[in-house]
Order: sequence, then structure tokens, then C-alpha cells
Amino acid sequence: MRTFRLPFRLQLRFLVPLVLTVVGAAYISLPLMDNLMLRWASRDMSARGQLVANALSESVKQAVERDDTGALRHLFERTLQDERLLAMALCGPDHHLLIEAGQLPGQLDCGKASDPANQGPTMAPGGRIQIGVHPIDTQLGAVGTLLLVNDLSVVDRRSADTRQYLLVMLSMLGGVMALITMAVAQISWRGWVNGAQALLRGEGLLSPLQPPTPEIAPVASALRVRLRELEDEYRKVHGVEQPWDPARLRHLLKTQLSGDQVIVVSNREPYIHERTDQGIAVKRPASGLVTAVEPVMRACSGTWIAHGSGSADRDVVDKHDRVPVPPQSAEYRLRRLWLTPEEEQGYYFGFANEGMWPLCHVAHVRPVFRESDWAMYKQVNERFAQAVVDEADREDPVVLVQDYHFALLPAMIRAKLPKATIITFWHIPWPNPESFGICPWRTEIIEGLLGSTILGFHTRFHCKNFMETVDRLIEARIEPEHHIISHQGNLSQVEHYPISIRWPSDEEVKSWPDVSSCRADMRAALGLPPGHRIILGVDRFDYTKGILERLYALERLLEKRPEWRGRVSLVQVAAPTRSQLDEYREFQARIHRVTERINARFNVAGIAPVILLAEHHEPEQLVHYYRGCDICIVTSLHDGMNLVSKEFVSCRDDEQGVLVLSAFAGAARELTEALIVNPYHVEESADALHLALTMPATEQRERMASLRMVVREHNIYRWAGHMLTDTANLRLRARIEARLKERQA
Ligand code: ADQ
Repeated sequence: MRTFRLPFRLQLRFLVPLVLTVVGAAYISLPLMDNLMLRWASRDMSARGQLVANALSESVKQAVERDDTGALRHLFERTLQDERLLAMALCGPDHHLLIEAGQLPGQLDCGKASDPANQGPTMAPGGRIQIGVHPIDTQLGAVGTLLLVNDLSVVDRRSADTRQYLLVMLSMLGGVMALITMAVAQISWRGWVNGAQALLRGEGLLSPLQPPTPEIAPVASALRVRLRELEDEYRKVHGVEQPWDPARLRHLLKTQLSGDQVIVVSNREPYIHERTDQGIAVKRPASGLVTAVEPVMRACSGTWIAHGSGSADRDVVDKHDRVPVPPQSAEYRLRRLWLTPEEEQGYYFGFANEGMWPLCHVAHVRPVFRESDWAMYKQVNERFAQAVVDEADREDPVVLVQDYHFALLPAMIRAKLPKATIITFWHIPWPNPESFGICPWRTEIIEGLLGSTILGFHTRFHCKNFMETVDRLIEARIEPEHHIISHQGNLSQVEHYPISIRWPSDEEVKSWPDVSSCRADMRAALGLPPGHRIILGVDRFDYTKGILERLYALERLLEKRPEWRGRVSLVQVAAPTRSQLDEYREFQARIHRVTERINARFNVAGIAPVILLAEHHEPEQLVHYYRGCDICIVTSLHDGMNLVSKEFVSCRDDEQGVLVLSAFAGAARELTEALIVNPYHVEESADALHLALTMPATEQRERMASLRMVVREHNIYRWAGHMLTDTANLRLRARIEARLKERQA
């Protein structure tokens, strides 16, 4: 681990004031201390002198009375044996010297000593002395004064010693304080550096579990704001590093899957040829799958096998039932497969859409399982498997199997082309084991899917559900940490690949009319006054999309908030789909009825609160709608991903508009800046609509900018790129293993 040292200059900032403080303290305290010592010593000496004078006074008096100079001298010399007494003398009442012992300082005599100014501590050539004068009285009167000269040099010596000790002590104290200060500074510095680094790494910024420490909190919040701004600016200008685009995908195909053949299998074809009064028209189906896979095929020029469902489809194919598409640029080959009405009924409408679709969506529509549908499903899967074999020009093509119409296909292709790399992508949710367990042919379906080399879902949650289903229903070895299922000698990797859309190019965006004209055109076309607010819904007309719940939410909004009556409309674009099925017909009829009821209830001045456009729209027209609306609402009851939400975001280069998104769409895992709602909770959805209608432009911009970054980065090429990179890695590994086996043989 790296340690962070306090920089030298910062260390000086702590040390210099500390040294100055220690020197200042010594400068002030030493003279004070000297003075104090002297005063104490002087006071001691005076007291002591008085004591000596008292002790000697009787003997002195007797000697003076006897005029016994010898006794006096003897007394004085004995007293002078005390080393702190330098000299002593006896002065008469008229200040003449009677007797002295020891060496009186040069200028000192009895007269001078009697002057109080000369008493006390004073400097003499031999050092500091203290002159004490103590009168000796008798009952008869004063005998004289006793002059004591005390040695005070001891005070200087003690002062010097004390000063030394004090200096050493102050230095040591200073050193200890310096060390403590430095240690504290170093620790706080390290804390700051680590804190700042954590902030820069984004730790403690986003995680509520790790809030920044209180001292760093203000910096954290400022840094957070600044980093966000910088990141937003950078990403707005440059997008992500190394974005996924057709060129990168092509490069990947050329380098990692060079020379490999790519075959896509789906039920829905990417282009439908229809007979019209004006001749043959080409239509793009309203399908998330087609929207997603088409750009991949354009990038890798492979073959797409699909059910030919258009009235003029047979008219345009060659003798092998192939037609180059897109019609204007012929970038890849579409191979059409024809189904009989019985096959279409049993396989597509029956088992796939009345059985698998409700089974996987758990949208409270009961799945229908008919033995005859199952037989057709198996038969059609068999036919598509044969078509793959027919189209394969080598033994190990890369086959991309799309969706729930082909659950049996992977194992069937594996049986015919054992070396093929089969990637199956399941575009709809995978339910929990209990829900899936009601399917009478659950084992066959799971075993069919386990023919895949890679099995992809939109979200981790769907992968988890699938692995739990396998675990519960068949004998297989599962390695959850590696997402691998081993079944009957075949290994399948289960991964999540969130699907997305093609991010529009700059040229495309430039070619779009500006948002204000889209708004004006849309309102004019729908007979709405300028400034009228528009909530847009775009879906296949399917019960899983939550269209009914959306109508209820609008109705509740108008009930709760009358101020919106006559000021807002829901424009619901619903592409007819599976209308042959009773369930769908009944659902669509119900939507019409509820629409009529709401319109009757809240019609203000001829303006309908719900405008239902139950028809297919060309992508260009949808772009106009996405740009012209105020709010895009997606209330799927259950959705693998939901591409409408991403299309809306991609069209709003003005960074305005609000996305209201169901929590049960896979997209909610990525598009977290949308207003996420539970579509079953009508009140919550109504409140979200109000919030969206009143959201300030700045908040819309913040949210939309963030959503756009996510979708631009997580685009369809990334989806395909991740899947194909995993494919290339698995193929490489398989080739190496095969070579090793060959060498060993
Ligand atoms: P879908 O259920 O079809 O897709 P979605 O992902 O929303 O749902 O895609 C719908 C597509 O159809 C969009 O591209 C949209 O523009 C288009 N569309 C909708 N209404 C239309 C209309 N009236 N006219 C023309 N076009 C229209 C399935 C799964 C999803 C998953 C996709 C992709 O159900 O969960 O996101 O596959 O994997």
C-alpha cells in the first residue's frame, strides 16, 4: 500500500511556529526565573542573618560589656565557618568599626552599610553578595549593629543550573510536541489524501453505506459537484472512450471471427414485401427484435433466415428463396421460409404466442398449451434447423437464434452441425421456476435451449431465473459462479446482454426537423392547440405493455388534478399485433372502450384526453412523435428490455422531455434517471405523470443528459459486440482444444 508523506514545505509550516514558541518561552521565562530565585535567596539570607544575629546577640553583648575583643573575634571566626557567610563585623552606635572578621568588600564600611540603599543583594568583584545589618540591643541601649556579608554567588550557580535544566526541559518538551504535532498532521494529511483519493475514485460519493467523514464532507460535496460537471461535459462532448459502432463491430468480426459465417434465425423478417395498389411496397415490422438485430447483420453481411409473411414476399425472392436487403443497399441476404397456415397457426399463434409469451411474461393472462400447437412448434423448429444446414457453407458457422419461437432449435442445429457455435438470445423475460414449471413440455424446452453455446438474456435476473429453472427441472451440472451449465456433454454459457438501439448518427440528427417544428406539426396533425401537453405511448398493441394501466393513470390524473383537463392528452400509438388471437382482440377492444369512456368523461372543448392511433407507423414518423411530445410513457407489466424507452431518449438531443418507465421493464435497470413507476399502482403512475408535467426544464435536462449517455454508450453494437466477443473467445478455445487433441492422437 502506498503511504502519503506530508510534503516538506507543509512540515515546515508546523515546525517553524513550534520552534519559535519554544525560543520565546525560554526568552521570557529565564530572566523571570533568575529574578525569582534571587528574591527567594535574598529573603532566605535575611531571615538567616536575623537568626544568626539573634543567636549571637547575647554573647556579643557580654563580650562588649567585658570589652573582650578576643572573645568577640573567636565568636566571629567560629561563625564564619559557615561557607555561605563571607565576612562579619560589629559596628558601634556611631558607625565606627569595632571588630571585623573575614574580608569585608573593598568599599564597604559601617557608615555605608547603615544606609538601607546599600543593604540587600549587590554585585561584588568575587560574585553576588547580600549585606545584612542587624541591630544588637541591651536593656541599657543599643550596643551596635552586626554586619553580615552573605555569599549569594550560590544563587547564580543555582540559577545557571536551573536555566540549563529548564532549557533542556523546554527543548525536550518542544521536541515531543513537535513529534506529536507532526504525527497528528501526518495522520490527518494521510486521511485527507486518502479521502480525496476515495472521492476521486467515486467512493464515499455515491455509496450511502460509506458516507464521507464529517471533516471531509464539505469538500466531498464540492468535489462531487465539480467531478459530475466535468464528467458530464467530457462525456457530452466526447461520448465514451472507444464507443461501439458499426466500424468496431466490423473490425471485431474481421479480426476475431474472420472468415466465419454468421447466420441469424428469427420468426419475424426484417423487411416485408407487400402488394399495394401502387405496386410492391417494402415495410419494416414493428418489432424490437428486428430493430436490434438488423444493425448487426448490416455490419457482418451474413444470412438472415425468417418466415416470409408478406403478400409479395414470394414475388421478390430468387429460386433459393433469397433476397438481398436492405432494398436500397443490399448489405446482407434474407432467406425466406414459407409456412403453411396450419404451421403458422400452431407454431406461431398457438404455442409461441398463446403458450410461451404469457408463460414468460407473467402478465395475468393464462397460457394455453395445446398438443397440436406443440407438434407444429416442433415441426417448424425442425424446418428452420434444416434451413440453417442448407444455408451453412461450412461445418462451424456462427448461428444467432432469436427468441422464444425457437426454443428447440439450438439442440436441433447442434445435432446436425455439432461444430456450430450457437448463440441463442431470449428477448422476453424468463420467469421463476414455479411459473415455468406449469408448461407441459418444460423439459424439452430447456433441453432444446441447452443445445446453445451461449444463451443470452437481457438481465442478470432472467439468467438467474433460468439457471434455477434448470436446477429444479432437469439433471444438469451448474456452475453458478461461471454461469455455465453442463448437460449431456454440451456446455452452455448463460450470460446477460442488455439489448439496445442504434444510436443515431450526427448526419441523421441533422436531418431531423427541430424539436419545436415537431411539436407544432404533431399538435396541428392531431388537432391540438399550441402549448397543449402531450404524453406519448408507443407499443405493439399487446396486453403486456400496460396500455390499460396507462389509461387508468391518465384518468386518475384528470380526476385528481382538474387543472390538467383540456390541457394534456395521451397519444397512444399502438401497432396492431397478433390480432388473430382472441386474447389480443378482446384486449384491443377493451382499450378502445376505455378510451371512449375517458374521452367522454374528460373531453374539454372537443379536445380528447386520449388519442388512440392503432396503426403501424414508419420509424421516421415515430421520430417526429418522440421529438414532439413532452412525456414518453412506458408501463409494461413485464418486458424483457423495452426499446421504445431507448428510442425516445435517442431522439431528444434537446435534452428535454421526461421518460416515465415501468419498474418491470428490463430497461429500468439501466435507465435509472427515468421516473420509475409500478404500473399496477395507478395512483403512483398518476402522480408520476403530474411530476413529469411540472418538472422544471433544468431537471429534465439533467435527467435526459444522463439517460442519453447511458443509451449512447450501451448501444446495439455493444450488445452484439459483447456477445460476439464471447463467441470468438469460445471458438478460439475450442480450436486450441481440438489442436491439442489432434496432437495427442
Ligand atoms: P417488443 O415486445 O416488440 O420486443 P420493444 O422492445 O418495445 O417491444 O420494441 C418495439 C419496437 O416496435 C420498437 O422498435 C418500436 O419503435 C416499434 N413500434 C412500436 N409500436 C410501433 C408502431 N405503432 N409502429 C411502428 N413501430 C412500432 C421484444 C421484447 C422486448 C425487447 C425487444 C428486443 O418484448 O422486451 O426489448 O424484443 O429484444
